[in-house]
Amino acid sequence: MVATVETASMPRVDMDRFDDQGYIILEDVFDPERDLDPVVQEYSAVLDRVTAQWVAAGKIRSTYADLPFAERFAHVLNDAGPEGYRPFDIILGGRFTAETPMDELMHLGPAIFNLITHPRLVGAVEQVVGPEVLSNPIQHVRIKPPESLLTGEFHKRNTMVSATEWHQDQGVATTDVDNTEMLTVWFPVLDATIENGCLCVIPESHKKGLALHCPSKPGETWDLRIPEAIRGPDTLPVPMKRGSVIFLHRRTMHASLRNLSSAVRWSFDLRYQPVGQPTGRDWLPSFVVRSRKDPSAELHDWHDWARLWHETRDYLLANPSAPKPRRWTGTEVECA
Ligand SMILES: O=C(O)CCC(=O)C(=O)O
Ligand SMILES: [Fe+2]
Repeated sequence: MVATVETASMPRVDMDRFDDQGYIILEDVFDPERDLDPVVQEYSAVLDRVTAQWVAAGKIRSTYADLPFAERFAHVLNDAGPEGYRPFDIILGGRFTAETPMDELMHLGPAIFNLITHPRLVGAVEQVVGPEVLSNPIQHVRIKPPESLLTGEFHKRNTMVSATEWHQDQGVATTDVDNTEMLTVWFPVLDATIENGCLCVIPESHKKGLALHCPSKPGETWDLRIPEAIRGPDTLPVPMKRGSVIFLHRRTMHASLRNLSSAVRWSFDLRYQPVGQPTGRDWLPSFVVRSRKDPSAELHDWHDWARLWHETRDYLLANPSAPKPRRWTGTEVECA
């Protein structure tokens, strides 16, 4: 049989390796110029828009338009305070009122939708998740300025802009999704290096079940973490070139390093799962990215995707969701 263009160029996932190691790196999934540069452009437009709005509202001192991206973004976050990251992330969270416009609550744009639904990415995800694939709404962009430029203490607690402590994604999710076969997909927008804060993993750590996570105590600048006594000292930094992607099993222990460089450390983390399993955020929109059974169920227009999030905003204004109980109490001896 002659391979079609699609199957000939589709990244192949070595499932034996993924099952054994708990992670796998796929190179050249995205074309940096075609897929990632538009994301950078989309975000510069967001930054221009948000800074103009916030200068007018007296929330920040300047648009900082003459500064390079990393410095500009850091100044904006420092001036704007803990809420400053919100218009950039790709998920709805926290409290808001009807007065807050959607474009101050999250970012929705065609370049992002292109990443989430990218045929080469989804083709690889399908090899792990199966033929019916749902985009789980737990998704983030992490745009981390050089640590030295962030002045507010609150930034240290925010893993969107600072380093991330050791965890398993199942451990930070709620117990209702323990059986959901959720796949974490992480990729850099710009090269991720040891100096700028790449991801780190512990190979084979997914084989030992769900590990204890300890919540922080007052004054500590992190939220949840697996103590070193449990995870062990052998960790593996995974520097990655733009265009490549890493898949993580939901029990693979991972963290990210601090950004000690002078440039921005920029990544996305998306999640996919089989259709029909709970997402952990029932009130947020999930959608079908691949259905072999019913291809017409797939979402292909970014406007439809944006509409789902707009409807969710309206729904949440009318039906504020109660927080789910936390899994970890911190009372175990290992957390002392
Ligand atoms: O990029 C990071 O700092 C952490 C990412 C992470 O924990 C995830 O993608 O699940
Ligand atoms: Fe994670």
